Amino acid sequence: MMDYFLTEDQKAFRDLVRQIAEETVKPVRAKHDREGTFPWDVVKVFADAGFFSVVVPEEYGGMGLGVFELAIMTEELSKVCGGISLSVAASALGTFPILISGTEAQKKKYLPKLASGEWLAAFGLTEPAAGSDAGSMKTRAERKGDEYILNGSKVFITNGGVANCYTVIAVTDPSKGARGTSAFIVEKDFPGFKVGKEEDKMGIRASSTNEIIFDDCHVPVENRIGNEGEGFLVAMKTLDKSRPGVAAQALGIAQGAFDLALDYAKNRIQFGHPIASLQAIQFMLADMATSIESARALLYMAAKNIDAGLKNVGDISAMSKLLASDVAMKVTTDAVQIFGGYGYMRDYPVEKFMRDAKITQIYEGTNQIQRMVIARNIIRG
Ligand code: COS
Repeated sequence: MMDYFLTEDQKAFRDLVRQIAEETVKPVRAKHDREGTFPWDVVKVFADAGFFSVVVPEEYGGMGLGVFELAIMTEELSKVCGGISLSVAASALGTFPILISGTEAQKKKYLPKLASGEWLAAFGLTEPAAGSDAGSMKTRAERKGDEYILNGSKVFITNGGVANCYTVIAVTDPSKGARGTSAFIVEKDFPGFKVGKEEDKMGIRASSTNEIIFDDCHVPVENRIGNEGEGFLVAMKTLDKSRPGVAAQALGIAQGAFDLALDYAKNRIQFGHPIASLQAIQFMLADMATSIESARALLYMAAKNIDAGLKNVGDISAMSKLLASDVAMKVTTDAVQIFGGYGYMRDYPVEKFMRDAKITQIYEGTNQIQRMVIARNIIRG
């Protein structure tokens, strides 16, 4: 692996995450995957280790670190389980809108609870008929005095059903399209908030994915994030910061599957020798290692640029997600191939990596949307 010249603090943090992933996540990943259950026991350990506080500023009880450290943590956790890692990554996604556009009062009220892991967050943008075309959302927020009344639903919400608060985008002025949307912090105990259908998924099965429903849901005006009409912008700025997190998840999944395949190739004897001595396998390993390192290099540099405050990071953020997720799908598929028949069996962990990888090409914007975002940015200049 290439040296990325991490600071001593970054190395110590990475090693701590690696140790917790090995000791706490690995023993339970197969069970949560099989049963589709949320890993509350592990989340408690993550909270105690400060994993929910990475991007929260120190004044609100966080570590005050950046997208780079969030990526390192997500990569390490995803090397062991791409589903369990999402409990932290999705809470960061739900926290970003507050960090980006929240008022001082909102930050004081919500960030300390989210940083400590006492509360989990989630992000609500997608609707049944508004996926890639996020601007066509229908969930309505009507102002009535000092409250907004929300009606509608959001689907495929990661941490849905387990989060205590949701940052939600809803329409405040239907005549203005995406420019008529606003962002809100909705607590799970607000009247009219309900959790709907829990999804039964192909992969990331230790992650909770639910519909959330607003049925005359009362949200105080002081819980609006940013001005009326800024909801879509808050969402886009959030995705600019969170897509490297998906890249990190994909990268971890790819690395985890590669490590298993390499180990297997060195130990599996066929034709009297380890299969790693066969050029057919060697070339696969070489291609896998090269694509993983490319994805890591792009992700780390993208994250560093975002943390350095570079403007217009939509393209580099999308590039990191696009490359790493395509790499994850290819590498995990090849890892299963190297394991042969054993790779297809649930007794071995490698098929889970392949199932977990697929979602990274789909969520936080399909890879077709990432290409659209990149193309628009490079053409506009
Ligand atoms: N930062 C700041 N502003 C942005 C922005 C960004 N990254 N991306 C878009 N905007 C602004 C545009 O500049 C535009 O502003 P004006 O109205 O002033 O011109 C406005 O937002 C609308 O943008 P655009 O015209 O590009 O909207 P479109 O509906 O054509 O498409 C895409 C926007 C496709 C990029 C958006 O809908 C998208 O990201 N879709 C995927 C959603 C997604 O990732 N869902 C995953 C689930 S959430 S985990």
